[in-house]
Amino acid sequence: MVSQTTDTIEFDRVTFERDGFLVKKGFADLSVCDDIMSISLIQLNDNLAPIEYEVDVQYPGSPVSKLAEGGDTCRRLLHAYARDELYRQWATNDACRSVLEDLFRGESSASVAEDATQHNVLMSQCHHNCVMTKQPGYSSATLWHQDNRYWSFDQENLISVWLAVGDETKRNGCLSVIPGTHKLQVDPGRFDAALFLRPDLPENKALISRAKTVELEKGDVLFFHSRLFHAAGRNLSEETKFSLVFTYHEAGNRPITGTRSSRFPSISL
Ligand SMILES: O=C(O)CCC(=O)C(=O)O
Repeated sequence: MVSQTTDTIEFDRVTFERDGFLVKKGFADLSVCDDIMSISLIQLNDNLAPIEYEVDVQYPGSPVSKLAEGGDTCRRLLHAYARDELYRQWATNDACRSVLEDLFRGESSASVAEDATQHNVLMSQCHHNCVMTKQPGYSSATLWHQDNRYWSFDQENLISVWLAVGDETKRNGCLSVIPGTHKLQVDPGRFDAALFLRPDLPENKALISRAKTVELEKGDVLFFHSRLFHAAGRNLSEETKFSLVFTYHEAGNRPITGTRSSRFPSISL
């Protein structure tokens, strides 16, 4: 994994604070990606639970029912952290922790208590914590949303780490983001019932026109803020696209008791 210089750290922090996301090229060793790909293929082929199926989300392009053609298409292998030591090693690796510490520091956790341990980085087992398995044929498109929409923490200040296990392109359904939208306040009327941006509204069309496609090569890592608007297309290639995704928060930013965000304990890095 790539080591950081002081200049790189400052550049990354400024970029992330401005855009709400950061791409670190060639951040993971290709051999690590190969190993993650191998174990993910086995788990996908074995249909190893727990799984979120495309039919469960009913996004554009999803099969209409379990019995319809493609009804058994897996969208994510859930609870990646509990699945295999390889996933655990990636989720807790020192290089990721170091970048996350810098990015959280830049995100000014001023409202978090002064006690330094409150800035320790933890991995949430409740959100993402999955291998995305975007498959040809029956994968869906994900409309514009912020991940914070269903998450309940003291602050909307979490960072997800998206590892491209293989290349991610427009054709196989890579992510797009709208830079800077982690700082935007958006009126509730601009969302639909499922908290996606309503594409029919002129103000949303203007926002979406600023979107950037985030194509990644195998081993690249995308760090993105939980308030950043993002979306993704369907996989129009012939091969499954695998991405390993974990979400992190500072110790002082606690999940709210009794919500989905507090169902499982966070993991200290
Ligand atoms: O790959 C996709 O379809 C998008 C996934 C995503 O945005 C999410 O899980 O929050």
